[in-house]
Amino acid sequence: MAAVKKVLVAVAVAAFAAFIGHRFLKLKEMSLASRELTVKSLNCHYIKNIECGAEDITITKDGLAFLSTGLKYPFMPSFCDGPGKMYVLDLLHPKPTPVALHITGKLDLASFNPHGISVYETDDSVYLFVVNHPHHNSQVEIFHFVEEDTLVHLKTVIHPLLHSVNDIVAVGAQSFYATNDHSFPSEALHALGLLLGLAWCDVVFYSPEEVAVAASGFLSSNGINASPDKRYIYVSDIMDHDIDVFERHEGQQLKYIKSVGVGSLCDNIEVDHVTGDVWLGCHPNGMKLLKYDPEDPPGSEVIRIQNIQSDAPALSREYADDGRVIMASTVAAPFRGRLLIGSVFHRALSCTY
Ligand SMILES: [Ca+2]
Ligand SMILES: [Ca+2]
Repeated sequence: MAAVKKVLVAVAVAAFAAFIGHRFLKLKEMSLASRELTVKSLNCHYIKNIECGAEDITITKDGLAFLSTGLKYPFMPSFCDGPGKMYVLDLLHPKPTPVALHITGKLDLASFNPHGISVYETDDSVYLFVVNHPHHNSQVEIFHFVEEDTLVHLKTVIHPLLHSVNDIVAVGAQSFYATNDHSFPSEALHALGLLLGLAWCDVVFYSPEEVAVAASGFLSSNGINASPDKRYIYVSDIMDHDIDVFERHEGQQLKYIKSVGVGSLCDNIEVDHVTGDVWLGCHPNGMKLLKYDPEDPPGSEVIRIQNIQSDAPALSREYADDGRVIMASTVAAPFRGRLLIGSVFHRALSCTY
């Protein structure tokens, strides 16, 4: 009997080890660890004064680009001490120069750690929504942008469902959808979830009246944005190499429509106001990003999706760099033939396409 037990235990241990080994291989595959990319250049220059990353960039209909800079994020390098800052860059100015925004109100600036951003425009106002991680927590700050360089802090949103927020898309002056990039706030539990392949991340809808999970089943939901008419919501499931398309329904639930494979680890999503084209800042090789070796730096990749609603969306690779020009791109924001590319911790580019 004892011998049978021993055999059963040995079989169980071997099966478990095989399973974990298989999952590690799968994780390596998910992170595109062996991918090398061919450089594809554009006419670009570095944006002045942006030296601490610009994890997210978004542009208003009138060409005002907002940049969130200086992110400190677990397991990611940071070349700058001190808190993060927000910048604005007027693309209609003959010589656009980024201006650091003054923040007024009750926000604690010493722990300001801005991540994903989104603007909401009305006829006479621009509201800026910023994911903030003070002391590695998650909260959303809502600001009113006041010409030309001031953000008036209106509100901090904290909610248990908003536990690991990566990005947001504002759909009203006080309402938004937000992605959680972790299934649990704990790094260890989230890593275990990823290892086991559990798609437990979600998208949360927030308004002062209602907070609810609007969509779930993501391995890690990262960038989020909306079609120009705000009817469709796009979510990057970064570890699944997909952009998921959802339609907004009553109660602000999101109905899954389809997924578009992108073959890269795409981070934030920007949408051209005029054409509706979807622009993605992506990580071509997640393992290089995680390891961060300056001798073999993480690269950058920009992918555009045209006609995403159609049966045959057109994918094009607009920019690719091996990390010698820009490392770890997270966002590509288009405006009338100009493209701003931001990164987790490196610099930011202004290009023409
Ligand atoms: Ca964003
Ligand atoms: Ca992001």
